[in-house]
Amino acid sequence: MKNSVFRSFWIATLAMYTSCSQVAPPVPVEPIPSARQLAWQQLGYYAFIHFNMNTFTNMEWGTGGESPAQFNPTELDAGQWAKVAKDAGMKGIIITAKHHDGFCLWPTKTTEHSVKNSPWKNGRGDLIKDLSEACRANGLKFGIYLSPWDRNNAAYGTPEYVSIFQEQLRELLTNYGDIFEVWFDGANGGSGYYGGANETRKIDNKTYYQWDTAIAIVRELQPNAVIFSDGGPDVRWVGNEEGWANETNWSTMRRDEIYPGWPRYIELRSGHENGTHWLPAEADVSIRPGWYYHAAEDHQVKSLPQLLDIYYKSVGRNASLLLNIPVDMRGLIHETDVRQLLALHDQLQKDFKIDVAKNTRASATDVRGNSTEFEAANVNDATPETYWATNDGVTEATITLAFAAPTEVNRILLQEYIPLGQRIKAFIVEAEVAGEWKEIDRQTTVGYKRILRFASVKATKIRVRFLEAKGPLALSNIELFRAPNLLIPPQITRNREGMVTLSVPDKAVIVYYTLDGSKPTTASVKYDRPFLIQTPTTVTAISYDPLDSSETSPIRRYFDIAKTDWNVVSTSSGKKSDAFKLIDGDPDTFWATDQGVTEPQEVVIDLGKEYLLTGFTYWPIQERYPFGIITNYEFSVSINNVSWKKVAQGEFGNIENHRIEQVIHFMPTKGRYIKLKAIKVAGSDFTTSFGEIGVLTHSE
Ligand code: FUL
Repeated sequence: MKNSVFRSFWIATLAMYTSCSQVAPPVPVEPIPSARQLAWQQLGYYAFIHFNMNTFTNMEWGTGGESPAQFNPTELDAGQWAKVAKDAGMKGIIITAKHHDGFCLWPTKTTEHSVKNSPWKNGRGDLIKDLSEACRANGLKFGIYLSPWDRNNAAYGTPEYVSIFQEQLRELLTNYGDIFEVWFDGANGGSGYYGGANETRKIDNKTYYQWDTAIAIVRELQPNAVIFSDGGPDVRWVGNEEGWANETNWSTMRRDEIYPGWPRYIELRSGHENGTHWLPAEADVSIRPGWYYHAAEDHQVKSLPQLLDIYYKSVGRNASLLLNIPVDMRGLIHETDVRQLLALHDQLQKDFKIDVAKNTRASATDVRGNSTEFEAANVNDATPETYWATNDGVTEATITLAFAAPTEVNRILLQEYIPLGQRIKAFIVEAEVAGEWKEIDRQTTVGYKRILRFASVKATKIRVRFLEAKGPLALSNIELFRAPNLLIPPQITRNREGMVTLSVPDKAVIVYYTLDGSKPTTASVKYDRPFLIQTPTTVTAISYDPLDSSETSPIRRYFDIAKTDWNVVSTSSGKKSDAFKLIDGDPDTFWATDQGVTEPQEVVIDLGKEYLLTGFTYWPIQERYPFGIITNYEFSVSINNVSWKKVAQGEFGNIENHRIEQVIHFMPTKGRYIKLKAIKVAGSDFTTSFGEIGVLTHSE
């Protein structure tokens, strides 16, 4: 076997010839990445920050008619943002320098609609400067989002605005040091304030913004910056705002087919195998439902399992992850978001702590059983610049990693040597367990990085069989890990019939529970299937990791009577056949009355039999764009659905901002029917929505 090939990541594609002691590198499979794309590719995970006028108007898309006076953060600290991003393991920050409403976070010369006319720092602030400096001080890259659509600018729709847009781009790319990414949004045209015109202005997505000129400006002023848009030219949108790529994900696309607002955007999720340009995907998603901060979403910050899933389905599927953090009205990243970002980082550190592939002996054979000229050991030498390749014309091969002793693994990380292009089309991962080979996974593309999660196996060998590729294989890296079991408290839910489910994301974790309020131990009941709870009961549960005998603190949930025999008997308006959604045990589903109703709305529920009632509960709607939340209520009880007794009335304090379950107690009252009436709702009429209604009963 000849010596291994060592190629600098940067010059690999240029250096086609090598010294006589080395093997000639495989011919690139076009298209291949540019130097700026290669540098960007290695960042992997970085932050988006949506913070601008919308933060103060509680909007997602401002109209453009806002006043700079409304932009007034009280404790703004760009240093906190940068520190959080760094502590979270992120490599950079991209900020909404200007969103669709046109407000500029820097004192631009192009418009009066900017921080210079705001109360923040008495108009002397420059947030782009502050953040660029904070990023530099923390070793983070800095990027800008500049919305082409500008709902404030009077000239929008004319060539004059395009010059203004270009000038804004010049300012941002000239005055704030190195920019690693310029983010152009696809949203365009439509209604706006436009300097007071308040009208709809249509533009041609493909031609109006003169993209060639905008790109030339970026190239001239920041030659190392990548440009993001639906179709690049350097980085593409992943085709959803949920933070995932398809399992099959090519970094190549037929780029000339794409333009802003491309209707076939679904194809962005998997790229084009026969793509003409290198155009890797970036997956953007917010840690909350909205891109901007809304106090009403404080309880909807994504959980650790959700964030982990996003990471594995973006970074683990050959995309980069752009995770959005909505900075709040103070000008700080909210405490809950900080906690979750650090929790994700902590878990990722644990998942990828020890690469056990380093301790294996690597060997490779091609489809004919011959060993390959390139050293297989280049894949587990922890050096991304070295790679293993098959000989010319060979696209099928197997690489085997042999442990000295049986070793547990549940993650494999694969990387193609992308300076030479993306090649792999199909592969199988197998493990040798107790002398027998078993299939672990069967997948398609690899690209810059592919991570597979699987149930832990105690293997003597792991092998990857590459079945199909666009050219000879070129693999720079294989890593193997035994990620710890994901130990988080179980989620406790109950359906309408009273079946209780205790769910944990990791099957290797065991759940123990009690029904008498006591703290569960490993001697308590072990959860193995849903169980029935029809009468008032507190479920207390822990998650337990058999691997190291660690456990979570107990989590409790109280359930009153089950809703099996409940029925919605009447509603003041709305589609009654759907009304079961307000008693289905799931606050994430909702039911609403007719839109535009002008009278207070109510629902009447038959509980099936008489109870001694002591309270009721109301979950407001959990939708991203909530409506019809009850702020003032009246609650009545009846034995016969004829004569009613009002048992409670009042206000659900701060419910719009804090959309959690409301629990109201009242004097014990006998009844079989309950009525919840909305005396006041959030909104301009009486349209009323219900996430879930429940009762509290007196338990003997
Ligand atoms: C979208 C925009 O319209 C949203 O407001 C947000 O900025 C998101 C990242 O991109 O297209």
